[in-house]
Amino acid sequence: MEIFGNVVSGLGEGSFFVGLTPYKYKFKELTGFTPFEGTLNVKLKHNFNLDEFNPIEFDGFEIDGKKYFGGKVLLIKLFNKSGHSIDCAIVAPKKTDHSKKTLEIIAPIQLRKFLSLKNFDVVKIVI
Ligand code: FMN
Repeated sequence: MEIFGNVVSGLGEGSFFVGLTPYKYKFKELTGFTPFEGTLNVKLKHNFNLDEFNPIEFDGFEIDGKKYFGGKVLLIKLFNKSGHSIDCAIVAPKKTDHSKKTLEIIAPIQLRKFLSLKNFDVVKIVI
């Protein structure tokens, strides 16, 4: 299945969470790669229901009495408009500021740099 969306900026909070060691280990285990400390946000025209694609669930954890949420990941391939692509994953934490139209993507490298992406660029997601 192919989905198209536009690159948008977030508040940078995703990078804090992905940088937490327990999440890093979980994502390495579930996706095969250690994620770059940041997420790429992709805005779609329609709501996206990750559950239709059998995502992998991960549990939350606690550090110093603070609870961090679990969520779901789904392996995908992300393409830029030149056709360059990278294997990465959609991550959907149980708690997020994003609506169902915005996907947060993690990858082994900085996607904006590797795929030369800037805000509003169109990307293709292949599931
Ligand atoms: N938000 C929380 O309030 N609690 C969490 O435990 C939490 N866990 C997250 C784990 C991961 C792996 C990611 C990517 C996000 C998590 N969030 C959590 C959501 C962020 O607070 C935020 O809504 C989201 O990452 C948007 O970030 P952005 O502004 O950089 O796009």
